[in-house]
Amino acid sequence: MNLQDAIAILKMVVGLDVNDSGKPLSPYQALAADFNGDGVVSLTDAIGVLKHVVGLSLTSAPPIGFLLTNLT
Ligand SMILES: [Ca+2]
Repeated sequence: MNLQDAIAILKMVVGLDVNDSGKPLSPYQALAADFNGDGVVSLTDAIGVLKHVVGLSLTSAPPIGFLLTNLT
């Protein structure tokens, strides 16, 4: 998973072509894009990938308040 994956998922969410060649989305791509495994490709999946890319927890991110108070 990298930033390109997150961008690809965002493209799926808004309905843009993910493959540069204009090829249709493969079943594998759709499966891989469902990052949290809830059966739907949504913004939540893109956010999950982005969190993974920047090194945040895959499963449970701390509340925003925790993040803000611990950024030094
Ligand atoms: Ca999902």
